[in-house]
Amino acid sequence: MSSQPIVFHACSQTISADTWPVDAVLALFDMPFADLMLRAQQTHRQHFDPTEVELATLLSIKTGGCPEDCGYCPQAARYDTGVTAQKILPLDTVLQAARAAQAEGATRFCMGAAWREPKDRDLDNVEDMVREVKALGMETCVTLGMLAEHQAQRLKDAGLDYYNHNLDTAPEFYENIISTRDYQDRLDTLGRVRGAGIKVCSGGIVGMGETRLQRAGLIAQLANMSPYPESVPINHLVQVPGTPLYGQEALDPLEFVRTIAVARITMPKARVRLSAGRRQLGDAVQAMCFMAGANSIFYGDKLLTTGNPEVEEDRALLARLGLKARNAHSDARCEVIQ
Ligand code: SAM
Ligand code: DTB
Ligand code: SF4
Repeated sequence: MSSQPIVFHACSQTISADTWPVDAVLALFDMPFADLMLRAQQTHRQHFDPTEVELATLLSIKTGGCPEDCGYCPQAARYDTGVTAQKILPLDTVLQAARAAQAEGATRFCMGAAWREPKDRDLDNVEDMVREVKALGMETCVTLGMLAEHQAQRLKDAGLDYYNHNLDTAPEFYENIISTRDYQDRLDTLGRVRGAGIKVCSGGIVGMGETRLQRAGLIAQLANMSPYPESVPINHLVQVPGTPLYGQEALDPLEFVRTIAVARITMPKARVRLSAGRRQLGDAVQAMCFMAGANSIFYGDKLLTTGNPEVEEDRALLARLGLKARNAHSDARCEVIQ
């Protein structure tokens, strides 16, 4: 448990940059499971309707052929993963997918591109996508790699709501996973996103062979951002044949649930997304993740290049758990962190 005082003022909690030293985060991970779950659920209920889950649909707008070497990623050109590279999608294809997602009940539409960083001319297309998807009444999120300051500003001016850029793992473990850009590059991009007034979506991946201490290190990095991200995707590694991390020893599913709980406790007002890897987790583990404070999922039968549960399967799971989709116009009580 944190030795630092944490002051709760309903939805106006103030979190200082040094609230969560890594050992305090590790102490949360080390709690008896039931105590950790109780604390996470109590925190969750202070800030959110516990029966509400956000549905976010992903679309890969530019697939494969990426020059980076992220060890988990099927879209890196250097790994033979069977992913077919595809140039940027035309606007009408993107809009068709967004309308279909909206008709299924999604309120957020996330567009991902396999770029190290976008070129300025790429942004002309992305700006149009953001404007038009937003005009449908959906929240917009894009993930395009590293951004320069003027590019973040262009996206803000186009009306972008969220920019996704993950820290992926703890600083100490990072070099085991990626060598073509460093941790500071990621922090710099997040600073530019924040500086442009775009909401931050940042999280990471667990199950890559990191230790519990390193999982705590990732959560501490995120929680100590000032302010912490509005949206925190916690991905379970999807092992893809051909990537260096394929064959990695499987993570104990309860450790994944613990990671969600610790994210909820340390970032109480963030939307914590149970992200990649749900197909492998099964219904019971997903149910525990919701109890641990996850309140967003990727919804639709595909992530970027890998599979996700079918829409009907997710609807049935939410119904079995008495959970409902967040309404497009419901005012999330505490979503904007300032
Ligand atoms: N190229 C951009 C970048 O890296 O920032 C945007 C797209 S990239 C695919 C977005 C995120 O997807 C990565 O940062 C990583 O966290 C997640 N991701 C990619 N492959 C994954 C996998 N096999 N399992 C889990 N998460 C994965
Ligand atoms: C995030 O944190 N997870 C999503 C989204 N942000 C872009 C991506 C998951 C990708 C899983 C592997 C794939 O489908 O290619
Ligand atoms: Fe490229 Fe992004 Fe995949 Fe890394 S995670 S290889 S930057 S698409």
